[in-house]
Amino acid sequence: TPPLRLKQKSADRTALNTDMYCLLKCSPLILAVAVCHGWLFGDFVGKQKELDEISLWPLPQKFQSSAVAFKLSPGSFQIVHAKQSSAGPSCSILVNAFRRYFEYMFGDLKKHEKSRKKVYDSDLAELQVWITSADPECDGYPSLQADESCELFSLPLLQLVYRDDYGANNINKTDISDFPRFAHRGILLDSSRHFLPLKVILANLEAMAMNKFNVFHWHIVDDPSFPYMSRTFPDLSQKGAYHPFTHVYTPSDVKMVIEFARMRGIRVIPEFDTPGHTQSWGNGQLNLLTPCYSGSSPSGTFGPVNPILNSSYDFMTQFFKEISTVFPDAYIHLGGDEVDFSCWKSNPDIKKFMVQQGFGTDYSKLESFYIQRLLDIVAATKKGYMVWQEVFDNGVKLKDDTVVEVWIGNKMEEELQNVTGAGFTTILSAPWYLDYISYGQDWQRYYKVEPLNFPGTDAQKKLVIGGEACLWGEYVDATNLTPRLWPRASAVAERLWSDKSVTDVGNAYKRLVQHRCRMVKRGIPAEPLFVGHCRQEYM
Ligand code: CP6
Repeated sequence: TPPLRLKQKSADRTALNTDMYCLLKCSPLILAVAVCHGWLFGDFVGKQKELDEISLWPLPQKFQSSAVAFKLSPGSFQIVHAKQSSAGPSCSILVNAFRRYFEYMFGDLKKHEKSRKKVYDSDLAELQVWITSADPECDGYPSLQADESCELFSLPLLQLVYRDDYGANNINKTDISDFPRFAHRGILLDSSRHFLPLKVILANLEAMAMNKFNVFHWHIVDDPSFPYMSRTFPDLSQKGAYHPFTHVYTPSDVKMVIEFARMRGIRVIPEFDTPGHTQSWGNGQLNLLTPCYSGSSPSGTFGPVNPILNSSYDFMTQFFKEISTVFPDAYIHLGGDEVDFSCWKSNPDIKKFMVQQGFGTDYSKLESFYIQRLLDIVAATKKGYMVWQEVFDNGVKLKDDTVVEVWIGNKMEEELQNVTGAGFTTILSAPWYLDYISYGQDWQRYYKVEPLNFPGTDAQKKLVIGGEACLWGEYVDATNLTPRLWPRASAVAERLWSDKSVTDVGNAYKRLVQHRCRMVKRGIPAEPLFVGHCRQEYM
């Protein structure tokens, strides 16, 4: 039996079913729909429609769309598990995705109770989702190794749905074969400079899924505030958050973020940045930070984590033991950026320690001393780690699976060459600091970046596993986060997903305008690219 059961009888539709069957048989391993960011397959017939209505973003590796279109009506269309699928109604990721995408297509389900019952020939009856992997991993978490290739499985159904002039939903017959160019496609949000309410984070995850981002880099704490509520050290947020119970992420909040992300094939990598960027940690953890001196007496201010006390390492051991159980991802980001040495330089005990250790006056050696011990502590929790580029630059000995994040804009190519030359995997964020804003279409600048444009061997290029768009929080809170990030981050999404040859800015502009309208329609207030309008105005 053909797997796509269309409730129609005519001969050419049978032929179509046969086509579809072939497509499905060719399909390789697929983990789950959500891992593929909700891409579903299907095959559809119906009414002719201009193809330029279809705006795929990011552009699939291969796709072929025909002018043949089906009608989609909420009363007669459903998304179901294929008989042959290794996943079924107990697969939470899929069941959740079916509901989500059905609602995206047709809006609120309740409205459809009184929708038309009559079924027309051109109506598409059902979309069957066939998971071919023996282990559909319905209860697992996404990982760096996840096979996101979706070959024929990947009809980005929703992006193909458009409203015709009569307000009906349509979908064109389309074959897609797709996979990401890079495995790590991240967004960094900063919840320390400003507290980001849970619903802003969840909305961002939703937008990320629409753009096939698969890593939420959660820069959760920093100098100004410590909103992470720790079970082991409750004083950290009690005394270090902007507010001890309104501006914190409780254990259940964190669980919700992780689960919401999991449903969308998104990893959550928390960053607990040390030894710098830790002012807020000092409020709730006595003696963790280095006392700064003015002259021969303590000035009352504090610097980076105190690297010369065993108590600092005891604390980190307990703290990261907790973090390693709260966050299921195989990686934790340990920061290590922008360590200010002036406080260390002022402190007589530190100076003595420097002499004892033979560090001379090279404070980057002290920084490395700290980071080295921290990395060993975290490695003992069986987690991998990510670090900012300074940690590599200072010559710290890193585990083989360390991911080095290149964020400094000048000499970026040289840094990529060095990091990959030393055999480490790397991700790029230097060209994608979206907290920077300027007049005009800066998305084009992000779009034009070619991540592998640095001198190196093929083996070196393979070590670039992706990149991240960073939205640092100094000037961003719940009021402006979404429109500042979207659709500018969409440019990064396409650069990290689509083929290297996809570089036509004019073509991208046309598709991105539509993609942005699609985000707005789905409740993401993405800012406009330029002068124009959406087919339907939504706000
Ligand atoms: N916060 C932290 C930041 C930045 C970094 N780390 C940052 C530095 C320079 C620019 C933007 C952001 N705000 N913890 C550097 C990774 Cl231009």
